[in-house]
Amino acid sequence: MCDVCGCGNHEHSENNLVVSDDSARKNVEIKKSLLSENDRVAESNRKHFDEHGILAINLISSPGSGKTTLLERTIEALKDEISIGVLEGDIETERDAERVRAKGAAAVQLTTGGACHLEAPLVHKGFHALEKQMRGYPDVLFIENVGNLVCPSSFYLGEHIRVVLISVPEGSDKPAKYPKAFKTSDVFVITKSDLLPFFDFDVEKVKEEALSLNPNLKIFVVSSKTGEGLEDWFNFIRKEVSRKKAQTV
Ligand SMILES: Nc1nc2c(ncn2[C@@H]2O[C@H](COP(=O)(O)OP(=O)(O)OP(=O)(O)O)[C@@H](O)[C@H]2O)c(=O)[nH]1
Ligand SMILES: [Mg+2]
Repeated sequence: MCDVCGCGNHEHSENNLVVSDDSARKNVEIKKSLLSENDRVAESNRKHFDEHGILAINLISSPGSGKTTLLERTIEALKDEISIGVLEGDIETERDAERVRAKGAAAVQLTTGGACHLEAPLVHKGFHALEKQMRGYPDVLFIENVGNLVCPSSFYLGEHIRVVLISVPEGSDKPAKYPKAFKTSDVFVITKSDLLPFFDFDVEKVKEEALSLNPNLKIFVVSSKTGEGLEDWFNFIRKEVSRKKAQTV
């Protein structure tokens, strides 16, 4: 349970918001003020990224959906043409940062020490550490959020593109059950497509459900294991990085 966003409290549910006493009311007010402080810092992150022509991409998914593995493949494929920086969000350990560094990208691990999502001030701090490590700015900044399909969707970090991932073993009923992640994202990546023969996962149904929540979603179906669909994903990153550069010049 996260002791920052208060997701352990029953008052957290937006549809069933119960403000029955003073302490509940205080909780709601603290949450609102946390969110507005987060948004203020996120806007300043965004300004900083824009000034330096950096495309920032926030990846959100449940634990183990394949975020780091997709980043590893992306770094392998694009590192010679695009400068890549990574902020790795986890509750504990340096493991994911070590994995992406081993593939040749600069990376800073952000450990939240308990919080189940990243917030803009930690991203701000982490990005300055990354700038130092890189002695400059990346073309693209990937921010891998803490594995969680709920709370990260409520915290804008200053990103230009938000990507939600669902892996085949998680099941195709997820968009409607976790709607905010889909409503606030720009891209939906279905991962581990190599496992489709072994799971009851209906790709067309999940696409349809996700698009009914957010018709603007761009959808990719990929396997980081076999490489299926990855070229489309890489081309998307190439195109968005070029677009960002063109806006900055
Ligand atoms: N079969 C298969 N396994 C995959 C694929 N992508 C990732 N995996 C495996 O899934 C497991 C979790 O992958 P990660 O990339 O660490 O997942 P993550 O989303 O970064 O996990 P957290 O950072 O803990 O939230 C690992 O054992 C990967 O090898 C894929 O495309 N196919
Ligand atoms: Mg990871």
